[in-house]
Amino acid sequence: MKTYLVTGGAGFIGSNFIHYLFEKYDDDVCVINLDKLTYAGNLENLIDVETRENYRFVKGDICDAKTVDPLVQEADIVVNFAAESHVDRSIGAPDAFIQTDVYGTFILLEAARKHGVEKFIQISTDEVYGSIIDGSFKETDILEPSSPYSASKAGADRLAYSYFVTYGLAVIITRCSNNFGPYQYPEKLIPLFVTNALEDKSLPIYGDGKNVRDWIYVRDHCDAVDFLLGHGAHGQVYNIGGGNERMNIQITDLILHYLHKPDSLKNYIQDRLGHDRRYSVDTGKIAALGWTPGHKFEQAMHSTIQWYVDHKAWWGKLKSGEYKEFYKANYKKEL
Ligand code: NAD
Ligand code: TDX
Repeated sequence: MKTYLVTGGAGFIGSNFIHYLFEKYDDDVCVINLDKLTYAGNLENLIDVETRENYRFVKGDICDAKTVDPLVQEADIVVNFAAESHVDRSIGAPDAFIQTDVYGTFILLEAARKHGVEKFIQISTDEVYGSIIDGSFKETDILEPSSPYSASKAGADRLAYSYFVTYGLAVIITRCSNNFGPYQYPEKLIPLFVTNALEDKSLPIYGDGKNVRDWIYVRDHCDAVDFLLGHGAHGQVYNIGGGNERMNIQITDLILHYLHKPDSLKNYIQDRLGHDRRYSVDTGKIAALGWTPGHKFEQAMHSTIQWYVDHKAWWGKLKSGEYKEFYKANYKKEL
């Protein structure tokens, strides 16, 4: 039985990954979830697994070596999801991004070097490549990150690689495109627009709404990470994508249409600073190993939108109080 140290496991993708592991391996896996519980960490995401004997939650910071060290020592596999993850926040206040995304990754890598682990998965992002107008980025392309978020992720990505080259640590780096699904904090495009529409509030579209993202259902991302644990080569980078490139305005239309809400909710606002026009990754490398996403975009989007319709109690709390104040002050957006 393998012990996984999942960092950032109370966040969106981390909590989906923990659910994925228990659904797939049940009692044949042990999971330690190390999470600082920032605004984005939410233990409600894990209520249904919290009483399992093979699950343990540790509240702590990946930047704190004293906390990290014994947990890494216990683990066979480290999957590092912990990060500050929202581009808009990185524009307003980059400090925490450099601290967690770069320094925190360093602390985890150091502990892994000291104790040795079977695998260290660094969850990077397609944003490290920067924007591309035509074609798609391959893993060997240069990195030109353009926000403090993506630059900090690029730093962690290359730092993880350096631990493979220098110390022979069993590192695998993944660069996934935009995820969607349940438990995503309602500051990101899809949950923000769905929940605003449900409340008949306007949908703040940056610029002309024609920026393109490739969307992947979060379960497929989890499945790809699990696949790479078995089939990925150490020291390698793997792009992961859904093959669903859409303009933001197309996502907006899909949401409004599904919820039977009017076009008048669309509100074009000032563009994000340094807003990347298009992300696109070439997924040939992981496909050649035998992995492709299993979910169809429209179906997965419908079930995701429906999940937010059915879980108002989950997101309602997050969209009140502190969150509301933060958004008003920083983005001057209606929530
Ligand atoms: P999220 O913001 O929902 O969750 C991040 C989690 O990390 C939270 O639970 C938070 O409490 C925790 N955390 C933050 N700082 C920490 C610290 N110092 N120590 C311990 N825990 C800390 O993010 P997400 O969308 O689930 O993204 C998870 C990872 O996947 C990130 O590394 C992100 O860069 C990467 N990624 C995300 C996407 C996407 O579309 N969301 C796409 C590609 C890659
Ligand atoms: O209010 C909004 N209005 C809007 O037009 C928000 C929040 C977003 N947008 C646009 C900006 C982007 O073009 O929608 C697109 C998606 O925005 P986000 O949901 O903020 O995601 P993005 O900036 O693409 O980054 C996401 O994907 C890659 C994640 O947040 C990152 O963690 C991941 O690495």
